[in-house]
Amino acid sequence: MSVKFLHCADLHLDSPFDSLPEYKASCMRREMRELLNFIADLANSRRADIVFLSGDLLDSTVSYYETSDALIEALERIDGKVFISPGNHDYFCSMSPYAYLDFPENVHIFKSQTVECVELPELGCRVYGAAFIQNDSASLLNAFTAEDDGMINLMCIHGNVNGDSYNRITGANMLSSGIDYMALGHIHARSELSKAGDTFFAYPGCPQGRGFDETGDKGVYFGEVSKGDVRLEFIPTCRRRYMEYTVDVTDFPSVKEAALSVLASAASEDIIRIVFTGETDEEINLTALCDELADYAFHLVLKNKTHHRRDLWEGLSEDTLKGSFLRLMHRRLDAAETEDERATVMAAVRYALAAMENREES
Ligand SMILES: [Mn+2]
Repeated sequence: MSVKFLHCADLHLDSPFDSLPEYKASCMRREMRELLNFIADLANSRRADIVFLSGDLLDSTVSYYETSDALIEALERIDGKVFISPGNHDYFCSMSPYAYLDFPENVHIFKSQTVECVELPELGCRVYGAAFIQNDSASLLNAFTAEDDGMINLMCIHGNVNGDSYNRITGANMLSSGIDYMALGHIHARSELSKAGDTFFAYPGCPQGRGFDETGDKGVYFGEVSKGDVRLEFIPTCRRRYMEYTVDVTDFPSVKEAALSVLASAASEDIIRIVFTGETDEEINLTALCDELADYAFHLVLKNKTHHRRDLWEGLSEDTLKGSFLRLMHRRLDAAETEDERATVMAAVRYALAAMENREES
């Protein structure tokens, strides 16, 4: 007997996206509501018996009217059972949508700090869970142990494995839990499938990145669990990725060309940050450049960390270590026979000067 599930966490619906202009932020919020439909379709097409929403489904304890509507609509369409464990952002309280919305019958919301159990005999499993009821919680598991009678024991919970005050889950909690698969939320970077004792656990990460600290593909886990075995498959769900690139402008004819070396092959629906490094004698106007390149990304952020190019040989006649180093390298440059050799010498001079300057500064 095995159970198929979709494991999602940390959608943070209605996030402000306040680093984006308002029209792009509201577009992102709309797309995240659409992500609920995508997840519903995914659950149905994969014939998931259960969908775990392991906390921070909402970014706060209130939600936009449109979001409540989209949530109920998407949940209604899901063929399997849905479990929601409120987290530290969307903790259960009387003003929460979890308290006043009319959820469909296939949805169970954990509302108490005490671990609660829902039996699903038709699936040969039971699902345990608990809720945050304020924005932090020392530990929800305490001395919890699941029943041991051969049924598959699952848990949907928001918490921090070996972490801090956001429902700290220790190795000892895992070992004594008797849970076969713990569907966790809270950590936004996806974890691989892990195991403590007989308990498997994983974080799917957030299904859509919300900043440059959440870069790359984001998604959910589709899984199958039986007694003693769990398989997980990562499925990307993010409509847009946050991507960051560092580009050394030194060997490009212009800073724009340097940017294009990345943007030409980047995905135009992504949110892209390019950090320019290296040396240039160009006066960089980031605002103008950003406008010029705007079509290459949904949103483009440029950062200038370049140094102004100057005459590398200006210390050539100095009676210092730097002077004698430069004279040596100048002779090597004269002796170089190919363009490649000359480029290597010039790179060595640049690196050495940078290193010498750092020493002087420290
Ligand atoms: Mn959280």
